Amino acid sequence: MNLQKITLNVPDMHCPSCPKIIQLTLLEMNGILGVDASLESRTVDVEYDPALIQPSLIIEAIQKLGYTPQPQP
Ligand SMILES: [Cu+2]
Repeated sequence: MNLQKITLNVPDMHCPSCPKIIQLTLLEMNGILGVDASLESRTVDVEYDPALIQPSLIIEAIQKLGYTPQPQP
């Protein structure tokens, strides 16, 4: 298994519930193995298996929660 990591900026996380909701939602998705969401840095690190899931789907899932994630350049 070849794991990949992506870091997303999620500037509109605003309270401690935000990273928790994002983390719980992503961890339920097939192909996502780890999530570290930080309110302090407004970032979400996601470890995923590219054979099972694409970054666009990860971004979409966070958008559906009402946030505006951006991949870090
Ligand atoms: Cu919140």
